[in-house]
Amino acid sequence: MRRQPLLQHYAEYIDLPEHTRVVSLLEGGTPLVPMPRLAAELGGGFELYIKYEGLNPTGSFKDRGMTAAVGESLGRGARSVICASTGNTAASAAAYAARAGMRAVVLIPAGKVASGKLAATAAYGAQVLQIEGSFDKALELVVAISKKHPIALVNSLNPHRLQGQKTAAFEIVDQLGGAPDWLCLPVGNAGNISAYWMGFQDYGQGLPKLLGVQAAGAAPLVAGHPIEQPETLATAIRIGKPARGEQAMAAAEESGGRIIAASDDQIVAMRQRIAAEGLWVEPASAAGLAGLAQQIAAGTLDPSGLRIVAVCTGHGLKDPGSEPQTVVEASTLLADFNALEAAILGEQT
Ligand code: AN7
Repeated sequence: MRRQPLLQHYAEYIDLPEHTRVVSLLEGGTPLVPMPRLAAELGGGFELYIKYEGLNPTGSFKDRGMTAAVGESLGRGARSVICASTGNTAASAAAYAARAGMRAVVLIPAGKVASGKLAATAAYGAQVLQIEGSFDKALELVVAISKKHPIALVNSLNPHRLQGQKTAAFEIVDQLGGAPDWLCLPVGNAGNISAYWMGFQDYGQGLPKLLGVQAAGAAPLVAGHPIEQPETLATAIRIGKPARGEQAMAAAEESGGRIIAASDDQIVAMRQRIAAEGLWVEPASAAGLAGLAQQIAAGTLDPSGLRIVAVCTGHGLKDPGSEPQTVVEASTLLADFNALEAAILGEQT
């Protein structure tokens, strides 16, 4: 169990300005969960783990970076933070700004942010503004505002975010006793994959190959050019012009890995498969494993004898979607004990 702020725990590996203040909700320290049954189903003969980042204070990996970015901005005298977001960055910025006693402003693409993220962001007290258009347009706008006004930008263009987020690589090494052979993770704005690569390098205990996975309808790094109108039900990664795209491509290549695309169907199926193991993650979070499954099935990644870690970046509660309605047996408004008993015993009676 983590008893101190994440950045203090790994202080000797963290490069932040002297003025940075501690703004912590005791983030990080998330479990690395073995997935033997899923590994067997994907062909077997290898070790598979999920780094369950949904167990951070606001339910996503963003908290690792936000403790650094908000702490730095507070320390240099900023009173407000701003970000563009597909939802998780917004919730995290709002929570850490609240913790710091700062104002948070978030700009989101209208109608494209999952309900759990919006509810949390509002609850933490942020000002939530929306635009017609994609995340990419929102990011352009907040970058311009932060250049003109003393409002700290806390998107992953802010280098301090990556200093915090790279700690997830340290934890994986500590938990496994070394680096995995492959690290699979979703890619949106491409900050997280860049941060992981930095983290494994800084920790000096081995390097994984990186399998970055974009949603097929929002896969600019696979297409080789920006996507003007990205579309995917994994709204967290509905991003057409990743701010750290070049850095992510370089990292994947340097690692001996690659960045690929998974279809929405593959992502949704993997989300259900992960839930069948008792871990509920938001759709984007399943992309890394969906990509791994696809590559193994295609014979383009041989997992034999390897240790593979998939990062599940956000909690299922973020984006319940239509699942609650479909899961409840709509026809069963039970009248009495006998009806309940019959429903439970069902075919056996
Ligand atoms: C669950 O919140 O971009 O490649 O504005 O929420 O570092 O962008 C979220 C991204 C993966 C992709 N999984 O990470 C935002 C935002 C989840 C996410 C990503 C996001 P990056």
